[in-house]
Amino acid sequence: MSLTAKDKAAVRALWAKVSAKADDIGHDALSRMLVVYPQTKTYFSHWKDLSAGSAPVRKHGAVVMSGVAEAVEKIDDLTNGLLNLSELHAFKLRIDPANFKILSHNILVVLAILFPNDFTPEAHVGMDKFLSAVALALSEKYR
Ligand code: HNI
Repeated sequence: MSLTAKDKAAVRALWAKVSAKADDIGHDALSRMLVVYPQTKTYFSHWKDLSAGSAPVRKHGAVVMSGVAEAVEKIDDLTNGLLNLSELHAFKLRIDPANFKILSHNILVVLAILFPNDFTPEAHVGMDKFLSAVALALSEKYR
C-alpha cells in the first residue's frame, strides 16, 4: 500500500501543526506503549526508570520523534531514507518488527488525544498509512 499524493499532503499538513510538540508526543506515546504493551519493556531494561515522566522515557520519546521527523522529510523514499535506522533496529538492537506497529498505534492515539481538531479522518488515514510505511521501511533490513 503506497502513499498517495493526498496521503503525503495530509501527513505534511498534520506534521506542520504538531511537530513543535514532538517531544511531548514521543513521551506520551512511549509511556503508553510501555504500560499497555508491557512486553515492550524488555528492550529498555537497561533504563533505571520506565515510568511515565521519567528522564529516560522523556529523552527516548524525543529521540523516536526525531526519527519520525526524518521520515517525514524522506517520505518520498522511506526505504532508502531509513536504511541506517533499520539496520540499527535489526542487527544491533534486535527489535522484533511487530513492535513498530505497536508504537505506531500509540503515536496515533496520542495525536488524536492532543490534537482532536487537527486529527481529522483524512489526517488519521494519511498518518496511519505513513506510519505503516515507516514500519515497513524499518523492517527492510530484517529480510
Ligand atoms: Ni527505536 C533507538 C527511532 C521504534 C527500541 N530508535 C532509536 C533511535 C532512533 C529510533 C532515531 C536512536 C538511533 C541512534 O542512536 O542512532 N524507533 C525509532 C522510530 C521508530 C522506533 C522512528 C518507529 C516509529 N524503537 C522502536 C520500537 C522499539 C525501539 C518499537 C522497541 C519496542 N530504539 C529502541 C531502542 C533504542 C532505539 C531500545 C536504543 C535506545 C537506548 O537507550 O538504548
